[in-house]
Amino acid sequence: MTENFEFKLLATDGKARRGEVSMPRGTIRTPAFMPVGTAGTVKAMYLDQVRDLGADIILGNTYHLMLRPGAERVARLGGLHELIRWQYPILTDSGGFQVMSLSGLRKLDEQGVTFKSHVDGALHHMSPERSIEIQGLLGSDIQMQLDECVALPASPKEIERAMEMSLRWAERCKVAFGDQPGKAMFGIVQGGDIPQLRVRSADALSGLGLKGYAIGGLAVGEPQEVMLDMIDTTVPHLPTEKPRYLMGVGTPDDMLKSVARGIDMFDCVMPTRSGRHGLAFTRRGRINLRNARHAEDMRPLDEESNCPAARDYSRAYLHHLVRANESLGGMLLTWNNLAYYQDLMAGIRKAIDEGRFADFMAETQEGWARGDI
Ligand code: PRF
Repeated sequence: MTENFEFKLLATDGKARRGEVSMPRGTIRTPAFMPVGTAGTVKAMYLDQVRDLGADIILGNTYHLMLRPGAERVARLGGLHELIRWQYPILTDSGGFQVMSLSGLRKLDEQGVTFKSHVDGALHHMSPERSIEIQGLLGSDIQMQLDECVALPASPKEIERAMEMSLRWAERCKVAFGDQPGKAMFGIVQGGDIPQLRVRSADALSGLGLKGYAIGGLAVGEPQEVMLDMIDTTVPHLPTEKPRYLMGVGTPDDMLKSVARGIDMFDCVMPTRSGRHGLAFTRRGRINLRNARHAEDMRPLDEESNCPAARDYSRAYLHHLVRANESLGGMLLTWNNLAYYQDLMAGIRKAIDEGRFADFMAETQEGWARGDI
C-alpha cells in the first residue's frame, strides 16, 4: 500500500496487461472486475462476501447517492466507506450516464445537466464541478469526470458535439479535483462509433496528464464488433503507463476480448442484475434457472466451484426459488455470478502472468460453447 495513487505494469502477453493499481485504501489487481454498488449496496450481497470472492474495489453512483441519502449527509455520516462498511477502494461514476438513463425530464448544456429526480421528482443541477464535489463528499478513491454518453446509433454531428463537450468538462473536472495524491480522477474517452473522434478524444485527454483513462460510450446499442474496433482504435492513443477502464462492460466474452486489446478494468451490472432475474453464469455458459428443464435437476450449477451457491444447491431448488420470487434465489445467483466473474478475472491474471492468455481465452470460450448438458 502507498500514500500515492500508482499504477505498476507487472507483465504483458500480447496486448493483454497484468498490473496493480495501489492507493492508500488498497491495491487493485488488474485486469479487475468492479462489482456495482449503485446505491451503497452491491444488491443482494453482504460486502464481506463480495470481498471474499476477490473484489479489490467496488463502484458507487454519484447520481443515486446524491439523490438518496444525499452527498452532504453521507459526508456527515463519515463518508461512504464508513457508512457501508467497505474499507477498500471505491470508484464512483460521475452521474451523467445515469442521468441520461434514469432521470425524467433533463436538459444538458455547457454548464452541466439539469434533471428531475427519479426518487421524488425534485429538480437538480449538476455541473462538472458539482459532480467532483459530490464524489469528494462521498470519499471516493477514483472519481470520474462528468461526461456525455450518446446512445448509438447517433448522427456524427451529435457524437462530435458530445465528445467535444466531454473534453471541456474533463478540463473543468481536472481543475475542480486539484491535487489529491492518494486519489485519482479519470478522464472518459467518447466519440461513439467514429474512429477519428475516438482518436481526437483520446489524444486530447492524454494531453491532460490524468491518472487513468476510461473508454465510455460503448456497449450502448452497437454490435460487439464495433465496440472491439473502437477499443482497437482508442488504446494506442492512451498512455501505456496509466490504467484503462472500459465502462459498463460487460459479458464474460466482452471482457476476455477487451483484455486481449489492452483493457485493465471493468464494471457491469450484468452479474448482479441478471442474477436477480434468474440467470447464472458458469464455466459451461449461461443457465436460465426459470426454464422448466431445471425443475427436477438435482445437479448443482458447478460442482467444481469454490462458491457454495454454485456447488451446494441444486438447480431444482434454484429454479423453485426463482419461480417463487424468493429473495434467496436472487441472493444465491448473484453470489454465483460474482464468484464466476471474479474467478474469470483471477484466471485471466494468472494466464497473463504465465504468458498463456490466448490459450486461456480459447479454452474458456470452448467451455461456454460446450454447454452443460
Ligand atoms: N460514461 C459514464 N459512465 C458510463 C458510461 C459512459 O459512457 C458507460 C457506457 N458503457 C457506462 N457507464 N460516465
